[in-house]
Amino acid sequence: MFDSLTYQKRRKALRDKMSNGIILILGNNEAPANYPDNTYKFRQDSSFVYFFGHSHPGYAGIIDIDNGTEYFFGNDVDMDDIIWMGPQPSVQELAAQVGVEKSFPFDKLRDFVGKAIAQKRAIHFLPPYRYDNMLLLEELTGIKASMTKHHASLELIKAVISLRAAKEDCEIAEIDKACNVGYEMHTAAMRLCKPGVSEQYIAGVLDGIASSYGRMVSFATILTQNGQTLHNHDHSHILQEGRMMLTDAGAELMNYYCSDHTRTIPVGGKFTSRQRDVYGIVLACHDKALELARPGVTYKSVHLEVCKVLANGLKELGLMKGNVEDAVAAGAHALFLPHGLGHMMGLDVHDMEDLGQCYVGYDDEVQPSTQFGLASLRMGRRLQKGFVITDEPGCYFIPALIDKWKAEKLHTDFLNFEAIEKYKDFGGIRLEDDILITDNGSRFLGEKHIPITFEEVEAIMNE
Ligand SMILES: [Mn+2]
Repeated sequence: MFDSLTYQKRRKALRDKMSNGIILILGNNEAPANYPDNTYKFRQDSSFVYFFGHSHPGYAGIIDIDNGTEYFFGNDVDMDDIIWMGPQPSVQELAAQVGVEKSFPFDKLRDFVGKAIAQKRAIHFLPPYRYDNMLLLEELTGIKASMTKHHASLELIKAVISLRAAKEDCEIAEIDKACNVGYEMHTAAMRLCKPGVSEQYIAGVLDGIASSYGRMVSFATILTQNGQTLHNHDHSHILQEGRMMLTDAGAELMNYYCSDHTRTIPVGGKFTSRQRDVYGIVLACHDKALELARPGVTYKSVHLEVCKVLANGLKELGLMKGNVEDAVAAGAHALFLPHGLGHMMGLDVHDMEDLGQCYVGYDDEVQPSTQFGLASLRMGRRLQKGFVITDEPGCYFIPALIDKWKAEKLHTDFLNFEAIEKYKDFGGIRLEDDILITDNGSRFLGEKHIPITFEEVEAIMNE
């Protein structure tokens, strides 16, 4: 946790952005895995952590916009809890630690919200994504549980995003630490990546590293020699010489700050010439994004410039043809890159995705596209100092997609299907780093940069 003043300042800033009524921020609860007392690892709601600091289940916070009073709701432990869980601080102490004066037992929340509704005051809440909180909101507001997300406050959503988007110095220091854990994870994967080793074994080692330094992995690890499947959580294969292992994995610290990196490396430790060709293009894309990312430019424009680097490289390889600008404008390159260049990162690996991607990554100026590929860009808006975003271009050979486009004769002016056919057994490459937008450019997060050049990767794999 940060000092109490950090949370007080954030809540004050939030209140200043809002018109009137009360702000209700719900924490998360334990989630049973296979019976009520056997729960998944607890994960607090990120906005609750941001404004109220605490990462235990069963809390809610209220900010009265009109008079500035703040409330912390939660239940004190009883003797039974102390016997099983040990002594715990009182809710009043917890509230005081984050600068909140008033605390109440959790069931008082119902009276509090009920009274505000009776007074016809606005109740601002964020879109719930857990079913128990949808049910709680139904109890509190009378809105049908399944409809609660549609009644979330857009004013609150936008105010929270405007605060959480640009990271404070104390947050950047934490993300740097999370990226240091990411370095440990990815370099371990590089050392273990040998023919005959199972994907599951390496993925399990990464889980262990993440939890030994912090809380857990920041999302379910993608580790596969079938990198052409973008979010491949299947770890059932044994690594084979000649394939590339794609590892997209990150760490989450005890305070929830995240990392998210991807490396794709040759099983056995030596790039083939075909792998070098494609890898070199993706690396040039990755470096292009870092070169262009700075305050004031839209990430959509960076994405499109990166796509041109990709199309140009694939043209030199003979897989694409024609005018590169026209090819990218038409979306032909999306056969190889059907996803976006990156997303925001912070307390969530896809930061604030629960609040709505169209508000996090887009605004009135930059609107989401419907074009295949570009439509999957999570972050399109103008960059600002303090934004933490991922730079993650890729190049994939997805046999089913190639067959479909070929059969439909899509973009035949720009795609050389005869040559592309020969790459259907290639797999896919993605390279991802986390970057901070600085005063006049950007920098990698984390103290050490995970090996990425041919020389660096081959050196660590053959240590
Ligand atoms: Mn990512």
